[in-house]
Amino acid sequence: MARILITSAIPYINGIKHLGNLVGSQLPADLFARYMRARGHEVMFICATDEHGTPAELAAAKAGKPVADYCAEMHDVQAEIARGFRLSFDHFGRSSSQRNHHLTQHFAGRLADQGLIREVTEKMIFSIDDNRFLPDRYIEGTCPNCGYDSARGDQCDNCTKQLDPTDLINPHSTISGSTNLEQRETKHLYLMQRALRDKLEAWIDSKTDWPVLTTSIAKKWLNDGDGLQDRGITRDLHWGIPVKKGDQPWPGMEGKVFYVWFDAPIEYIAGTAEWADANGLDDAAWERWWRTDKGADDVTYYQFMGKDNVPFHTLSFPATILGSGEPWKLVDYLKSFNYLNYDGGQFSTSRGRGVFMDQALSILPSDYWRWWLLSHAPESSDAEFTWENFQQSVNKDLADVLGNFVSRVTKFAKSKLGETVPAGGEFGPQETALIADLGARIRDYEALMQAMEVRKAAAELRAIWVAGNEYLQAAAPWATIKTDPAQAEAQIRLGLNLIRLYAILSQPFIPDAAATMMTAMGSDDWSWPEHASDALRALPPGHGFAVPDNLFRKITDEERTEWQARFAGVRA
Ligand code: B3M
Ligand code: ZN
Repeated sequence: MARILITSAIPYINGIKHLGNLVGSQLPADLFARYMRARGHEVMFICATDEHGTPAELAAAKAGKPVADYCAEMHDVQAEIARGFRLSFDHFGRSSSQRNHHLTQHFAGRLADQGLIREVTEKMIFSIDDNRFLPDRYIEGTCPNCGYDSARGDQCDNCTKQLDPTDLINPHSTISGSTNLEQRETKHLYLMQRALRDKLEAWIDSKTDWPVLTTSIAKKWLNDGDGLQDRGITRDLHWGIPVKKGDQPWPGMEGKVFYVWFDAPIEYIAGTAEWADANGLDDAAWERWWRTDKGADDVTYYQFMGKDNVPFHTLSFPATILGSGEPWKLVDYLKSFNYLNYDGGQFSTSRGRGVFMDQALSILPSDYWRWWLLSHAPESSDAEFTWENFQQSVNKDLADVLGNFVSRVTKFAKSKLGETVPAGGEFGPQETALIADLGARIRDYEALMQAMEVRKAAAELRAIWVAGNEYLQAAAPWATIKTDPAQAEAQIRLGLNLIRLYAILSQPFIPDAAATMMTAMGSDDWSWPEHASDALRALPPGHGFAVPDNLFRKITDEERTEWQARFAGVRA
């Protein structure tokens, strides 16, 4: 049994995420966590809301609420939606927690002790009309790297380059739209990433098994221009973690807070401490996941995120960890995703274009979305959600293949043979061939799940469902029963056992349908099918089962057209 630590990029607090956000981090992380638990490993799966920085302040101002209240409310909203999507976090924390305050201040203090922080008096952009400094998202302009005209003060969404507000061409305030800006002096802390460049490069170079998408982004920013830049880790904002050196004041930094991207990844650690607190456990309980001197040396740590978050996780956060000089766990495998587009364009939070997580759950249960998103995960390239494709996948894979199999087997069994697993006959050549085929496919599925090849794993699972359907079609118990009733009983016995097997294998993708299948088979034995031939004999003759409700319904053409119009833009 291995120990597996999994974190998903933590979603910003400023609104409900769309399906593109979901498929790029939380959902594949959940898939992996569920699979690893199913294999009997000890899993710690942490996510949280990312509550600081300009996104939170701007959204709270728009909602007309104090930012702390806004964050508390939105955390609960996001937690509820996460439950709706069956995201199986061990803990869904908050980056504004006291745990994160302390850890963030601790890391800053350690970095200062190691000589890796310098204090810089610099000119920052000040808005005369707004009477305040404009860090990060308070300012937008044209990207000097790619020319995109809505680049933000901290990062260009188009080319992922990390920026400073003074880099922007033709900048304006996002609070007032004002271009009446000037540069004023202010003091900030800089993390001396350049001093850690060689260490970071050696570490990234050692990750030969990482996806190309991850390492190419990391290498690009490591070698960009004159190389890795030192980064400002403090801001002139009110909301955030107060700048302190450990638990000591930081002279000259009064009234300032840490930059959101400094504290957000530290929340992975703090979130695990929050988990321990929530469960009445002591510090040792979370430290054994994070401190290699306290038991975490046998932990394997996986991170999941969209590609725009990769620079922060391959450079900035590791610089914090490595620079601390303390034995904290670094990520072992970083799985990153391309973007999911929406129906001929991009998902847009600001324009309300596309399907948002709450809306998705209001029209169909989570399994439908989980299946489509994971089976179309944007891994090797960007992917696109279209309603036609969604309708087709749901109707074919879920309703026609899996749902239909379960319904045909159970209904036939009940009407012709009764409500227990039938005892007659033996498995013949057809059954033996199917079992051998499934045995090989299960090994293949395991390898793909282990490698986090999400789309390919979904394709293999679908193939496993199809194999059962094809068997049923060929074996045709409805015909066999007329000529050889004992053989029909063996066929149905295999079919019922297949439903239980499908529940186990499908659970990481479609947990609700899996639970329905398992319950209908009168079993609670989720043990992983190490041997297909044993797994397909697990439900013995005489074991009771029930006919479940229809697992999946089909999406009609009318619904498809209606939804397409409803989600075309401007969220109500
Ligand atoms: N909140 C960006 C995002 O939601 C950011 C991720 C933080 S991970 C530490 O895409
Ligand atoms: Zn750009």
